[in-house]
Amino acid sequence: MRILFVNPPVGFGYYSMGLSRPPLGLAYMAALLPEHHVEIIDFNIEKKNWKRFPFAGFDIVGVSADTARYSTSIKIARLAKAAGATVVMGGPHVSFFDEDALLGGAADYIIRNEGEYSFRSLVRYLSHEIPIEKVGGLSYVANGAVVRTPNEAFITDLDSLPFPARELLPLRSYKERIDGRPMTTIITSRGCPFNCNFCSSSQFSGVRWRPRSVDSLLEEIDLVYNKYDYKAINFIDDNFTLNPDRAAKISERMIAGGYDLYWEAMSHVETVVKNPAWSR
Ligand code: B12
Ligand code: SF4
Repeated sequence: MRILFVNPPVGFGYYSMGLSRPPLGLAYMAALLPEHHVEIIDFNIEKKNWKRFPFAGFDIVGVSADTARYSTSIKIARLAKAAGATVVMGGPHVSFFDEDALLGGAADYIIRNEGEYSFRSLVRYLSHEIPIEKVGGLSYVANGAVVRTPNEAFITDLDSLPFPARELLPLRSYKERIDGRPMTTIITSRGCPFNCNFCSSSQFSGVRWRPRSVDSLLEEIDLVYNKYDYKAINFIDDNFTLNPDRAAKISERMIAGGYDLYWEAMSHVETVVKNPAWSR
C-alpha cells in the first residue's frame, strides 16, 4: 500500500514564533508499517501547497486533526477523498468528535486515541487480511450511522514501540533552537494522572502515567545525538518530572554518558516545588 500521513498547516502564530516541531505521532505510526511505502508531509515545513498536492498517488491518506487545525484538516481530507484515496483521520479532535468528519463525508475512517496499533490493523483490514471488527478504536459509517469498535487498549509497554521513523521527516527544516542549538523532540511518557477539567490529555492518553524505561530513552537520546547530530532536545511529554527520581536518573545518565546536551521539558509545578530535593 502507498500511505501518506499529513500534518496540516497551523496557519498562525506558532511556526512564525519559531515553535516548529516534527509530528512525532505520525512518525511513530509510520515506524510500524515497514512493509508499506509510507510518506509524511508536514505542510508547516514543506514548501508545497496542500490545495494542489497530488493525493491521487496514495491508496491511504491519513490526516491529523487537533481542534485548532480541524477545519483545514477537513478540507485536506475532502481533497484526498476526491482524488480517490481512502481517507483516515486521527488525533485529539476527531477522537472526541468523530461524527462530523464521518457523516459529512470528509473521512472514511477515524482512529480514536493512540494510533499506532489501530492504524496498522486498519491497513491490514484494507489489505483484506483481517475483519473490520479486529480494528480497535475505529469509527466508520454503516447504514447511515456511525459505528464504533471498542477502544484499543493504551500501550502500557511503550518500550515495545519502534522509535519514530525520523528518516521520513525533513528534520533539518525544523528551525527551533535551545540557546542557539538546533533542537529536536523525544517523547518519554504518555498519560497524565491529574485529569484537569480544561485539558484533554488524561481523557486522550489515560489517567495512568506510562513512562518509558530510562534505558530505552537513553538509546533514543544516543540515536538523536549521534546519528541525527542534535545537541538539544525538547522532551514533549505532558509532565516530564512526574516521577522526580526518574527525571533525575535520566539527567544523571546523560551526564555519565558524556552527552553535551541542552534540554527542556514541560512539568507540573507541584512535582518541582513540593520535591524536597529540588525546592531548596
Ligand atoms: C508538542 C505539542 C505542541 C507543539 C507542536 C506540536 C508538535 N508537532 O509536536 C506546539 C507547542 C507548537 C503546540 C501548540 C499547540 N497545542 Co499542542 N501539544 C503538544 C503535545 C504536548 C505533544 C504532542 C505529541 O507529540 N504527542 C505525542 C504523540 C505520540 O501523540 P499525537 O501527536 O497525539 O499522535 C498520536 C494520536 O493523536 C494519533 N494521531 C495523530 N494524528 C493522527 C493521524 C491519523 C491518520 C491517525 C490514524 C492517528 C493520528 O496517533 C498518534 C500516535 O499515537 C500535546 C499533548 C500530548 N500529550 O499529546 C499537545 C496538544 C496536542 N496541544 C494542544 C493544544 C490545545 C495546542 C494549542 C492550541 C495551544 C494554544 N492554546 O495555542 C497550540 C495549537 C497549535 C496547532 N496545532 O495549531 C492540545 C490539543 C487538544 C485538542 N482539542 O485538539 C493537546 C492535546 C494538549 C492538551 N493537553 O490538551 N503543541
Ligand atoms: S497536569 Fe497538565 S497535562 Fe495533566 S491534565 Fe492537567 S493540564 Fe493536562
